[in-house]
Amino acid sequence: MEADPNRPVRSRRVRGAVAGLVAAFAGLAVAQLVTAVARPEAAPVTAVGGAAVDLTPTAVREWAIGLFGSADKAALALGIVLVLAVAAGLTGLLAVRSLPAGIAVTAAFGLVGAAAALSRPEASWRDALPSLAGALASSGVLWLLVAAARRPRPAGAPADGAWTVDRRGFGRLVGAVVAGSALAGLVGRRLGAHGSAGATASRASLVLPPPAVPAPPVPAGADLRVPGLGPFITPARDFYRVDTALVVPRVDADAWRLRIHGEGVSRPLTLDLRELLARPLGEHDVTLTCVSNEVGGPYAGNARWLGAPLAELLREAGVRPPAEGGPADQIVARSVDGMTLGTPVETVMDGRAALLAVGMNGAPLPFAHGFPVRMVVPGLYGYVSACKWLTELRLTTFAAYDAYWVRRSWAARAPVKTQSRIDTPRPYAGLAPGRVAVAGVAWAQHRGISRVEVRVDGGPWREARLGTADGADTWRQWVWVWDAAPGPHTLEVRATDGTGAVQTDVRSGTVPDGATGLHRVDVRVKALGGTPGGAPGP
Ligand SMILES: Nc1nc2c(c(=O)[nH]1)N[C@H]1C(S)=C(S)[C@@H](COP(=O)(O)O)O[C@H]1N2
Ligand SMILES: [Mo]
Repeated sequence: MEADPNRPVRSRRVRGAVAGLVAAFAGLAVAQLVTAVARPEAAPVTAVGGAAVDLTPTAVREWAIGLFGSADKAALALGIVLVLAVAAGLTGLLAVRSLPAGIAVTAAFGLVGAAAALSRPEASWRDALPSLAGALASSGVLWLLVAAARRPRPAGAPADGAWTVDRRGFGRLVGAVVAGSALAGLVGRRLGAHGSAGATASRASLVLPPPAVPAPPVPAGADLRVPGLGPFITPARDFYRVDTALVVPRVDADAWRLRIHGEGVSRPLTLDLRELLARPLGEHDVTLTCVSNEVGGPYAGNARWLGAPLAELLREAGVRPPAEGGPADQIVARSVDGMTLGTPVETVMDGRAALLAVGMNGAPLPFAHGFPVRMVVPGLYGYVSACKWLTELRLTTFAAYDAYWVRRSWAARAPVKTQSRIDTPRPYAGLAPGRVAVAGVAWAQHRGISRVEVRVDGGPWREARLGTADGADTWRQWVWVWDAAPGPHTLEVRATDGTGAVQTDVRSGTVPDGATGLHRVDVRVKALGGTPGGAPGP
C-alpha cells in the first residue's frame, strides 16, 4: 500500500487544531472552577461579553436588540464562543509549529479575559483570577498535547518522519483532558450555584408586609379579555426584561444595604431591608416601558408594585426638590453590578408614586427584575428610573454627572411618549371577512389615556372602546370591531393622552429618547368562499 506523502503534514495540522480546541475547553473549564472564588461576572466569556456590551455603539446595540430580542445575551455569548473556537483552532495550528508562540497567544487571551473582568464596574483583583488560571491550564494542556502529537512512533514502526505520531496515545490524552475539563466545569457550576444559595434562601424566606396604602382592586373592565390580547396585569414570568447583566445578580437580602447621600442630603442614611420593610409601604399599578421599544414593540409590561415611597425617604434625608431650592436635580441610582441610572429629583418628589419596590404582583421581586429592591417611577422610561438591584442613591446634578446610558447617546431626561399598539390581529394574518376584533394597548404613563382611534387603509379615524382606566400610570386596553371586507388592508392606531394631546404620527427611531409614529399592521381578509358575488370557490 502506497503511503500518502502529505499525510504526516495533514495529520499534524488536524492534531494541532484539536489540541488548540481541547486546550481552550480545558482553560474555560478551569476558569469556571476558579470563578467560584470571584464573582460569577468574572468568568472569561461573561467578562468579555460584559465589556463588549459596554463598548458596543448604541446603533449596533439597537440593531442587535431588534434582531435577537430578549435572546440578545445568548446570541452574544454564542458569538464569543464561536470566535474563541476559531481562535483556539488557529492557536493549536501555530503551536505545533512553535510551542512558545502558541503559549504566548494563549497567555494573551488570558490577559484579555483578565483585563475585561477588571474593567467591569465594582471589580476586585480576584476577578482576574479565572482568566489567568484558565490561560495557565490552557497553556499546560497545549504543551502536553503538542508534545504528544510530536512524539514519534514506537521503535520498529515504519518511520515516515518526526511528525508521525502515536495516534492512539494522542487520542487517549485528548479524551482524558476533555473528561477532566468537563468535570472541572461542572464542579465550578455547582460551586457557583452554592455561592448564590444564600440569596435564593433569603428570597424564599422573605415575607412581604401588607401595604399601609393598598391599591384598589384592578377595575373589572380594565381587562377586555379579547383573544390575542395579553392580560391587563403582566405575570412576572412574561414581563419583558432589559438590562446589561449577562448573569442575573443574585443579591442576598440579609446583606443588602441602600445608601442615600450626596448634594443637599443633610442626613445621609444607610438602610437595610428590615428597616425598609418597616416603613409604611405603598402599592401601585405602574406600566413600565423601555426606551428601546420600537413602535409596536414588546418592551412594555404592567405590574402591581409594592414599595416604600421614595419621596418620603428623600425628605427624611433632608433632600429638597429644585423647586424648593434644593441643590441637586438628579438622583443617580446605582445597582450592585455598577449600572447607573439618572432620575430627575423634581419628578420623583412631585407627588407621583415613585417607589423603592420590593414586591411585584404580590411576591418578592424576581431576581431578574431586581431583587431585593428596585426603583419604579411612573411616567419615565426604565433607563432613567427603574434601577434594579439597587444599592445606592446619590444626589447630584445633571450638569455634573452623566449616567451609563447618557454616555451612550441616550437623552438624560426621558418622559414616556404616548404610544399605542395593535396586538390582534397579528401582522400578515389571514382573516375571515366580517366582524374582526382589532385590539391592543395604549400608554402614556402619568398622563393617562383618554381616547384610542383606529383607521383602515388611511380612511377616517374610528373611536375604539377603552378598558376601564386603572389610574393614569398604567396602560389601557382598547378594542374596535371592524367589519372586514375581502382584500389586503392596513390597520393603524393612535392614542390621545389625558391632557388631550394626540399621539404624533411623525416617525422617529428609539435613540435618543424613545420612538414615535403610528403602529400599523397589514392583514389580508380572505374572499368569501362560494357566496354569490364572492370570489370563485375551489
Ligand atoms: N441594574 C440595572 N437596572 C436596570 C437596567 C440595567 O441594565 N441594569 N435596565 C433598565 C432598563 S433600560 C429598563 S427598560 C428596565 C427594565 O426592567 P425589567 O427588566 O424589570 O422589565 O430596567 C432598568 N433598570
Ligand atoms: Mo430600557
